[in-house]
Amino acid sequence: MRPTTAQLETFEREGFLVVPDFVPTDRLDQLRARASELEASFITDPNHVTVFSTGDQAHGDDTWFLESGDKVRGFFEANGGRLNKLGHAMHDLDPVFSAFCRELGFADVAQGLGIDEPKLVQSMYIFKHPGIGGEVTWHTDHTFLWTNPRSVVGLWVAVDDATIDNGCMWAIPGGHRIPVKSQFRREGMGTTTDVFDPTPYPIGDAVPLEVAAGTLIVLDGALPHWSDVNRSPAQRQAFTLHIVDGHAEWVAENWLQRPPALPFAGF
Ligand SMILES: O=C(O)CCC(=O)C(=O)O
Repeated sequence: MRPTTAQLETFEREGFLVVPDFVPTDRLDQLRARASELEASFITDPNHVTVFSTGDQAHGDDTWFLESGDKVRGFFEANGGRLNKLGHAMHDLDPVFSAFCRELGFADVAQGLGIDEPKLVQSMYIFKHPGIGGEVTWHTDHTFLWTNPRSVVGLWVAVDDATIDNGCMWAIPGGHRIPVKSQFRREGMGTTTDVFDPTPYPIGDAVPLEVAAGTLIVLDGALPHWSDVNRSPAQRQAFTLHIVDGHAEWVAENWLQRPPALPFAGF
């Protein structure tokens, strides 16, 4: 799908674009089933235990996280034996995820946005299990996936219907015009966050992005977004793929690094 002129205008004005019916149901089912298999493999392997929390960045100094840029790894919820998410290289290492990323028109979206040489840098499958799915704190993707100049775009797909009750994403329309307030980066064996502007985002202006399963939400890398815990009995699974422009510099301090044997690839 090449975005229309009207869609591109919306994206430039709001910092996000909602595209209903982007992914057919059978492909969502296939991805959900594969994610479920992968989750089961992590649950049954006691060595694979890392708690993922964006709240306190507890994962930041954890090698399980820091070494996951070229792997498929599971990250547990703090409060239960289920996964918070899978990350961060399913798009290159898992055949089902790779096909999902490369066969469904994301490349056309990237081209329409003017990303000259798209590189797929990060994939995540977010489970948001009923009753235990954790919060994703306010952030911009550029904070975590830094290029010079800024180029990251998030391609987020609702695998289930996303509602306020089950922890849909929220975003601040036009918030991508606020200069990015922080950079998360490697330092020594761990990570640190440089805060350029400690003032909070105007979250009172945020809107819920309630969408049906199969909807694509395109996110500007500077757009502040957030999702709540899932207190409801309904699951809210989502897949997200982050792309950058290969012409931009991928900074050496980014937490996510690839070895020469597995460089970032295109669509
Ligand atoms: O799915 C969510 O709850 C948040 C996802 C997110 O923050 C992202 O894809 O950058």
